[in-house]
Formats: sequence, C-alpha cells, structure tokens
Amino acid sequence: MTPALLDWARPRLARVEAELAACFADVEPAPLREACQYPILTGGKRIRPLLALAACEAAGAPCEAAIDAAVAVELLHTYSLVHDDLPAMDDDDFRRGRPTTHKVYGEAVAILVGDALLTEAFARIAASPRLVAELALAGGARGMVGGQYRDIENLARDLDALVLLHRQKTGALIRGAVRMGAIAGGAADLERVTAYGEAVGLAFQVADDLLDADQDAGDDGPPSFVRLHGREWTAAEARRLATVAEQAVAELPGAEPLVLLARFAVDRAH
Ligand code: GRG
Repeated sequence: MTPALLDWARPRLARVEAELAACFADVEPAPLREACQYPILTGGKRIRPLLALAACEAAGAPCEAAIDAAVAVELLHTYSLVHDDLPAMDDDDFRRGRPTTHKVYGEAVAILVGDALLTEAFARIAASPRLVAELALAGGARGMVGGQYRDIENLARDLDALVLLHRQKTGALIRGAVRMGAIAGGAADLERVTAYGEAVGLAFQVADDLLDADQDAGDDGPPSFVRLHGREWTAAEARRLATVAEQAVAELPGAEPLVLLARFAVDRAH
C-alpha cells in the first residue's frame, strides 16, 4: 500500500479487525468457536471491507455507517476461501501462509465453518433488506457460486468465457462490496460506484493472473489471461481497467480512497 492509502486504511482496518475478532465470541462449545474464528483471524488484505467503507465515504457518510456491510462481505469472502480450499474443490493445504481450516479441524468441521460464516454474514445485515439482496446476488449462483461452477467445470476456454467466469467468481463480490458500502452510506445513485466495482473486480483478477504467472511459468494449467494473451497484454489490461475504475468515480467528492484502492488492486502485481 502507498503511504497515502495506508494513512486512510490503518484506522479503518483496525475497526474492521476488531469487529471480525468479536465474531462468534458467544458460540459454544469452544472448539466450534475456535474453528469459526480461525479463518477470520488469519490475515488477508481485507480489500473488500475497505472498498465498502471507501464507497460509503464517497457517498458522503462516515465509514461507520457501512461497518456491518464491510464485515458481512469479508465473512462471505472468508467462507468462500474455506470451501474453495477443501479437497473436493482446490484441495489446498495452506492459505495466507497457514494451514487451511480443514487441515487443522478436519473436512466436516471446515464445511460447517464455511456454512457458519456465510450465515453470519447475512445476520450482520439482516436489518437492511437491500443489503441482504445485494449480498445474495453477489455471492450466489448469479455471482460468486456461478463463477466457481464455471471454474470447476472448466467452462472458460476463450477470453469472453474467462472474463464472464471472473466477473462472477471474483468480480461480483467486489462489485457487491462497493454497492453495499454506497447503499449503507445513503447514496442516491449507484451507477458510478457500480461501474467502478465492475472494473476493479476484473482488474483484481487480471492482476492476480499476473501474480500466479510469476509463480508458475509453465504453459499447462487452467486458462488464464496470461496463458491466452501473454504477460504484456495482461499487465496493460490490468492498468486499463484500473483507469476505467478511477474515471468512473473521478467526479464524486471524497472518492480519493476508491481511486487509491483501484491502484492497489493492480499494483500488487507489478
Ligand atoms: C467456494 C462458492 C465458492 C467460491 C470460491 C473466491 C473463490 C470462489 C475462490 C478463491 C480462489 C481464487 C484464487 C480466486 C481468485 C480471486 C482471489 C484472488 C481470491 C483471494 O482473494 P484475496 O486476494 O484474498 O482478497 P485475501 O487472503 O487477501 O483475503
């Protein structure tokens, strides 16, 4: 993160972390509580909650107005990682540098942990039917679950299909995060933040492909932007999408954190 982004993000991250740390505190028995808290408390960039808070502020409201929306989005994101890491999906042993939830607590408990995080996400925003509808659209079969299906069924064989997959799998929740933040902040018009969220969502994934390509230089493997079009095209596309995002919100007063976050979403790959 750049110093300007860090200055803005630090107190807000502390607020989000405190809320996340308090989740499931009343759950019994203790081993279930610990299992639910494990994936929440093992780091992550928290980019989705930051996007929600930034969109709330761009709507002219204090970020506190979107804290439940921000926490809900991160809980749903974390559930998706816990389930994605399971043997039936990506079968990963490590996440964020630590053993995955199923490696520590077993597969059955990890499925329950994902279920609990997903359910808790909706409980956090239950007072707002609009936020519930946004999160359901972003996380469900029309969004993230649909994208994950396209991924595991290997349905993305050309660029258009790959873009659609990522718009759903990663993009929908990022779009949802900024829309939820803006709604919580009382925004009258969601058009610009939606265009921003769609561009950042795709930019984030394009940048992620670049990072993956750095780690795995082979030609084999699932279709990716780098495999289909090469590194140079992919890096240029990430920058183009970040610019589209910045321009979408350029005229909103208080959009500076959104602009800095759009740059962060792609710059982590360079
Ligand atoms: C299981 C329904 C279901 C969906 C899983 C998000 C997802 C869908 C799978 C994760 C696999 C993956 C590598 C997706 C690409 C998007 C991405 C880079 C996700 C990781 O998000 P970050 O980078 O993670 O924000 P942190 O750890 O920072 O929270």
